[in-house]
Amino acid sequence: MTDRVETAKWDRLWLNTGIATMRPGPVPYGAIHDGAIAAKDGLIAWIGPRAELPGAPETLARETTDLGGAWMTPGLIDAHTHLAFAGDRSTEFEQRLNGVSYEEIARAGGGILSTVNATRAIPEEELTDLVMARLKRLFAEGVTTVEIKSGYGLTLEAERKQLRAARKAANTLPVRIRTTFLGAHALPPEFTGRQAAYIEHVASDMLPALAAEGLVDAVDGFCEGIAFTPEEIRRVFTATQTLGLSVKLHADQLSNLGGAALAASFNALSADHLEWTDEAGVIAMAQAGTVAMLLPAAFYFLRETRLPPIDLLRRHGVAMALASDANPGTAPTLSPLTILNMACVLFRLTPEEALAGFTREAAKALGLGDEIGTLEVGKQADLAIWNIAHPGELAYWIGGTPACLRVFHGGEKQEEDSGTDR
Ligand code: DI6
Ligand code: FE
Repeated sequence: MTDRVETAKWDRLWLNTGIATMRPGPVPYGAIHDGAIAAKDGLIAWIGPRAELPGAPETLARETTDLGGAWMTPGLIDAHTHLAFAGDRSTEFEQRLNGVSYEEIARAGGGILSTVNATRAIPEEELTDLVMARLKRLFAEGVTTVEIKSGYGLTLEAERKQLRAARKAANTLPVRIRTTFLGAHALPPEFTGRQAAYIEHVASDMLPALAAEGLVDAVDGFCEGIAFTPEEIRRVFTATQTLGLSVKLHADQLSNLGGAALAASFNALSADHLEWTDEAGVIAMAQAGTVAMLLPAAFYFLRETRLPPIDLLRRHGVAMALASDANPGTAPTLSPLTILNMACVLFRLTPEEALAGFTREAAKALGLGDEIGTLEVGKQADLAIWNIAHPGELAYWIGGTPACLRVFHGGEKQEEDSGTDR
């Protein structure tokens, strides 16, 4: 037995599982029925039908698990979140239900700025704890990679605190993280009436400093009537380019300012929201290879009525990713499964498109398409195992159900206290 353990070619082998590989092609979900998958050194070393395994399973890996027919998918990738915030905005939710609009609340100094005040006030350790708790909730629904944005600090110190809290929380948990600097999210009160000066501060002080500290994987902005103009975003993106970092953009969420085309002109990883994007914007994205990041929770929570141009995105071959947009103002959710359902019901994605959006296309939106997002040899062994009879079930139930049985990150099981082992 010991000999066999030492000479086994793989670290782990999972058997008796339906595998939604999410590889593109004619087979729905890239599915392998009665499959097997092996990991070595954190990477997928073998995948295919169990019948084609190159030997008796017990001889092949140090540890073999029979999954009893459960389904496996790539670990989910939440590629647009604002998890590093303090406080909540349930009072404003009530205001909105009493007839005040999101924009009116924002213009009256509430909205994003109320979260800025709460986030500035909290020590880094407490913010880290909040991020950790939220990450564990995402794990419970199969997530293995998360992007976290700043944007609720709006000073160098407070933005740094957010990015550090995000990194620290993720580095102590079994999750892959990307951090995004979102200094151009809202105008901080200290700069009232001096919007151009704030943008200059973001572009020439905050961004270079945070990038030099290694805290920035990408740079985002909010291009909107209640936030920043295309010219102001262009200033931030130009500074980003000189640092060799990628950009992404909150674009065309509440109005069409040409945000999608602006993002594409900087070869953005993704343009996000897109409810008001027109065909010219879609074409620009297609040409640049910019991913469309669809965020149905914000659409739902703001009771928007104008759908993103899904058919145009399909027709022009733009990859459609999905994410939670988890934030206290417009998407108070930590449930990827609810997002899958919303994407199908509200945006009319197919369940397969929705799952691809939270795996394969989300990986592209983070520039990680070669490493994660599909199950194939050489990619990271980031796996979620589900108590379902068909992958379409993931988008069918309205959140929370079905149970995610187990999650593996780089071939290693997430900790017992991650909430996934139920
Ligand atoms: N768009 C959004 O949906 C969030 N940020 C953004 O730029 C909202 C953030 C908030 O309201 O706190
Ligand atoms: Fe957002």
